Amino acid sequence: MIKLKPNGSLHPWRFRVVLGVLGVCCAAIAWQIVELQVLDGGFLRNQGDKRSVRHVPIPAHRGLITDRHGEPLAVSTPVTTLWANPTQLINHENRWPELAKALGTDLSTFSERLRANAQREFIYLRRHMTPQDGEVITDLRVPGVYSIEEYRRFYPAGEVAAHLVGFTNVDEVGQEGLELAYNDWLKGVPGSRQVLQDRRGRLIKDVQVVRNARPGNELAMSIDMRLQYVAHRELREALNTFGAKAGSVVVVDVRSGEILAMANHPTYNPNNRTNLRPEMMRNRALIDVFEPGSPIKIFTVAAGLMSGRYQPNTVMDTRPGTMRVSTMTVRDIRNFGVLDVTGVIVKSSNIGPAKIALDIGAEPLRDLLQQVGLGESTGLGFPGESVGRLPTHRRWRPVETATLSYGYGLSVTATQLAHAYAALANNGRRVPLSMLRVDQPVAGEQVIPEQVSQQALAMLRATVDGEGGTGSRARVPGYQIGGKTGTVHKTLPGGGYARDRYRSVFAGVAPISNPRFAAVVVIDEPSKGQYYGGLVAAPVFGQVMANALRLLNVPPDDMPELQQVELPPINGGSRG
Ligand code: 59J
Repeated sequence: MIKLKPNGSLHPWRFRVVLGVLGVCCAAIAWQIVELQVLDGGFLRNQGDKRSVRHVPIPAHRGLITDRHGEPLAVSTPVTTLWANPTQLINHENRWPELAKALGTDLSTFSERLRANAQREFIYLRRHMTPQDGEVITDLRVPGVYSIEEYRRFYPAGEVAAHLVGFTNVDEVGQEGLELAYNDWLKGVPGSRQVLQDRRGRLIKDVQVVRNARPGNELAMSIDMRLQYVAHRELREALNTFGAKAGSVVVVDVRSGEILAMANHPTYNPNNRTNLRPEMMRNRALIDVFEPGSPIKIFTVAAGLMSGRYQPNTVMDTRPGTMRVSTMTVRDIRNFGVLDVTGVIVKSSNIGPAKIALDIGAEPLRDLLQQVGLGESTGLGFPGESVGRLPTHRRWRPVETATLSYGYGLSVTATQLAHAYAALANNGRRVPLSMLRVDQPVAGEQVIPEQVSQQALAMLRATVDGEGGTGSRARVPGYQIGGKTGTVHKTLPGGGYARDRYRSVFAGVAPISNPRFAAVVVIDEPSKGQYYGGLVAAPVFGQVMANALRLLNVPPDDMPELQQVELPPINGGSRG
């Protein structure tokens, strides 16, 4: 047992010192608490709120879309977006009138909107203003009004290239056309910077750029805008003249497979998309499928020539202008009598091709149609593009064979038809289509023997340039033009054909001696007077081709021999 000191206390003075020190510490802490929480509290809270580190995105520039010559078709321009923090702005009612006025809204609408959103910390005041207009408002320095720098897409060619280029949404994400198809290529990667901001989002200090914005890539289209304008204008005029509902024009460079023009009506202005109706947005040349009718006949004839059983001058009897094929009657527009194979194309007989197909069988014809790209994807990767349909039968019945031979029972897009004519024109070599500029020569695949393609082109030329040909309105002075008209009864949704609704078609190539272009014109439901392809679609083809040949400096191949001019004798010259 420990013995305690008599007074029972262990060093009493030391204990008091410890107690005293502890007391002073507690008092100091308590004072500090009072000072921070009570005396300086308001000031410090304020300072803390004023500074916070944030990451702010740096907008990335979306890539430019241009035509083949660098003409801009989709451009990202810097714009200013204004927003407000209503919880602040609500306290500055005296500034509302000038703000509303600068924004171009009336004060009552503006106040109403602010009051309705009084609890929120973010509302847009105006998106995508020109930087100058935005500055006018930020210069007012109204508390609670802020700006963001953004980019906005602008489409200089407007409705002329709308279906091709497509458009983005307000956040610059591709929604239609090439803007959608090539979104990943075009879009940039936003950067990021670290900033010190106050509670109201005001910048105090730019700390550092964490990541630079990476701009998107450029896209050069195959389109030649000069030609695109011509196609757009000629199509619009034909639609007005003939009171038609819709139409398309496609022009292809037969050597490179590049699409030089693709126009559709109706169209829309991509810069102002209020009141957009779905029918205005269709890129019909790639989306709408139809029974092509007569332009198919040249492939039936080519299959006949390839079989070795027909020559261009082989005689065919189309009398009496109707032909019974089991349950169906094939009709020509009139009795053409005895024609050679060229005459079958020139007059657009239905009986001629039907006889060829029934003779050689449907398979070689169907194979050829597939070889030139019908019923197959074009590989363009365009959003919503149609593949069309080529019939496949285990056993072909005569009716199916006959209808296929003159262009029924299959469906194609205008672009596929232009592709097929391009293969015919390119010495029988099929080249893949492209909506982007092609800078290297393309090999292509021989799908029609060269000699057969030459013979077929001569028939197409006779249809346009020959006496009494159905395509005479497609002529272009100075050039040999070839092509095929088509007038097709439109199909009814429930099956069968509409008695009085037509589609007028023209498919052709130029110049025949050394083809450069293939083009297709489709006009849907002409309603004023004429509806034959030869009268409605062929003139559009002629105008578009004339411009294509001139704009791309293609030398004329149909100039009359220069006349030897007899010069008058010089005075005083020798006389007999
Ligand atoms: C025609 C058809 C419909 C489908 C006939 C057009 C058929 C047919 C069933 C009569 C108008 C018309 C499968 S005609 O394109 O033959 O373009 O310059 O729609 O024949 O059997 O009043 N074209 N058109 N036929 N069907 N079925 C000719 C021809 C063609 C022309 C004119 C006159 C038809 C020369 C179309 C043109 O080549």
